[in-house]
Amino acid sequence: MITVYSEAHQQHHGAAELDRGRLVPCVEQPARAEAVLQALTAANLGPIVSPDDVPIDILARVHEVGYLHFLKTAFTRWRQVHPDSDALPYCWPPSGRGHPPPSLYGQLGHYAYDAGTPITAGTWEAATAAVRVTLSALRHLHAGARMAFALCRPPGHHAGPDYYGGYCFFNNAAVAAQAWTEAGARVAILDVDYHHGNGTQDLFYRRDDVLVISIHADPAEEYPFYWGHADERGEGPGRGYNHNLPLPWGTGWTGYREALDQALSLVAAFKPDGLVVSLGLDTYAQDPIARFALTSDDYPLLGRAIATLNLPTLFVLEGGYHLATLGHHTVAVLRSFALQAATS
Ligand code: OKP
Ligand code: ZN
Repeated sequence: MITVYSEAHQQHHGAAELDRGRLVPCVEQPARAEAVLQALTAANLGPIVSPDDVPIDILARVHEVGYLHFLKTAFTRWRQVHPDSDALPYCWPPSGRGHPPPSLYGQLGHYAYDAGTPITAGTWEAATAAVRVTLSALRHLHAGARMAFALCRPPGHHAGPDYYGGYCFFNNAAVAAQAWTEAGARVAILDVDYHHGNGTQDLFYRRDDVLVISIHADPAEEYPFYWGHADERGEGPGRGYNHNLPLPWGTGWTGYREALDQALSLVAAFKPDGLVVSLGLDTYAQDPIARFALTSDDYPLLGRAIATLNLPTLFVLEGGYHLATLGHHTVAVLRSFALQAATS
């Protein structure tokens, strides 16, 4: 299996996020990707290569140009007034979003939906590198590989057409699905991160050409709260092409496996040419910000189950915050997928 990785991710390192009323150290840190890289190297899973110098003009067909321009310039504007801190919003529009106001603070609240996602000096560099990593990994699938892994951060599945949050700025998995679609493939996205992939849902909500399925903690009790309910099924031509499988806090493998089987049946019925997996490892029992109960033994089962779809598959790293096991669990999913794929 081929992995694409760029050390440019290190340039995104926020100091603090607002979490339930307190500023706490950022949970989404460079050490995460380093841990995955180390485990992959040690496991000898295959080559780990740098991204190609791929164009990222596709970003403008996934995200709105005003949003892209804001992200590109926000930190420079922020630094002129706040030389010693990252950019965080503190004020939001109460009744719909309207047009972004001229004030930087107003724009931060307009484009960010939470205060847990700081923009830092290197955020643009790191986030665009994550897109290049993802598109480069996709190229290996175009070249006939059965699987590839985009080892990227910041993650992407919470980023929508014109908003960021949940540690995400560009929706890497959605960019891959869009690029694959433009290359003529019928694509499904399976999101197994603990949190609902609200950005991915919104990006494809009115489309029938990309199937989006997410298994996640019930938004009735868990972030991102405002999306991810079972009755969100898509709109207009997209009706029936979005599926949410919310599960309660404390869900272990037995409950998870049932939802996964449903998700896999839905993917198979869609008859896609390719699969993008938003691979979050924060379903682990010890994850510091999540409340499912998967164990280390479950991740090989997850990889093997996904492989039974028998589809060219792009894995894109999303969440997972238990640093001591994150690399091990990522390897477990990818290795068991590769082994199963080799026999089918
Ligand atoms: C991103 B991904 C924790 C509070 C929750 C938002 C969680 C974003 C998760 N300090 N903050 O889906 O893993
Ligand atoms: Zn997550």
